[in-house]
Amino acid sequence: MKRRSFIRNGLLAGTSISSMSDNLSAAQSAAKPLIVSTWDFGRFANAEGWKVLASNGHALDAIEQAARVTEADESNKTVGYGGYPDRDGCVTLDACIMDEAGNCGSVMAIEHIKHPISVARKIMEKTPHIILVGDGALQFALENGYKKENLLTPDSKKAWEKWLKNSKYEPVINIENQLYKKQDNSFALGGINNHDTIGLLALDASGRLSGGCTTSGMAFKMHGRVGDSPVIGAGLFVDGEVGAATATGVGEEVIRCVGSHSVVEYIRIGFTPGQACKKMVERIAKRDLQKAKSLQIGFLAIDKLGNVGAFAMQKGFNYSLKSSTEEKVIAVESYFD
Ligand code: SD4
Repeated sequence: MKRRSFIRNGLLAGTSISSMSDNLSAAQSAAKPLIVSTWDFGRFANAEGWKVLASNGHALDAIEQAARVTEADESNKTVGYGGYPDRDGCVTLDACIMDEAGNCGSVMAIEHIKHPISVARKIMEKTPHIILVGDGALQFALENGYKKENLLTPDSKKAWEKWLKNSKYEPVINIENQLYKKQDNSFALGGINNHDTIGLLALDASGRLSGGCTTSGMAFKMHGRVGDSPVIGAGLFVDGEVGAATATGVGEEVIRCVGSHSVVEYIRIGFTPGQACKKMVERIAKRDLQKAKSLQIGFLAIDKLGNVGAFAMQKGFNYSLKSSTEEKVIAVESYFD
């Protein structure tokens, strides 16, 4: 068993996992503070963010600290260090961060910097801008004390070299970890993991919301391609008065509908976070049902009271939640079975 699957299965064995049916209209609710993040491996990130939240820290700090855990995890092939490179063999990273007051920062297609989430935060706090890309982002990061590193691990290089043999630019978009129920009713993970972006949302003890999203994007993408993850409104949106949302999956489709912003707008008009995520997925499916059948998109949302919900196009999506009373991985309902 690969190290990562081993860690995941081991963790999941001791984790309470709720069924798919209890997380949509009856939103997962938890007393503040709490932190949620996409996918089961978000547990590791949540644990670090929780340290900040449990000591009455700001949700924004919790998000940054949590995201850095995943960025540093070389076994995660689509975030930070160890992420799969683009088709030219370059690891290019995207990230953004946003607080309850609409302050935000974003970094796109940055190379050689292990923690794009922190660079995004620096852009937010130290510049009059919101987005820096490519070489300019790298220059800014180096000026601010970040180290230039090789992010292409031997494992990811090997995967890229294998891909090069056919060089087909066809990202596999619906292969992911499936959370399935075993005969003894416990849960396990199987399948190959192709998308692993982490989107995180936190509500701190003072009721402040923040969010972050960080990724190396689609494996073997075109050089310079940027997905939804660092696009404020698409991969992430936070409105401190209403709620916050983040997305994972095929970024192009999330950008097209400004997905996370739209989810927050549904919450604004009265939908629960789970219903809001479902409405967005349905909208995407309705626009092009044929296309929707072969792509995965997952939304995760929280309202300002700490109600949480999610919905995905395909089964297999899950998210991790940590509060003072709960720590679990939650399987998400999907449009297609
Ligand atoms: C992207 N949305 O770059 C990201 C990829 C992703 O899980 O979420 N993978 O399009």
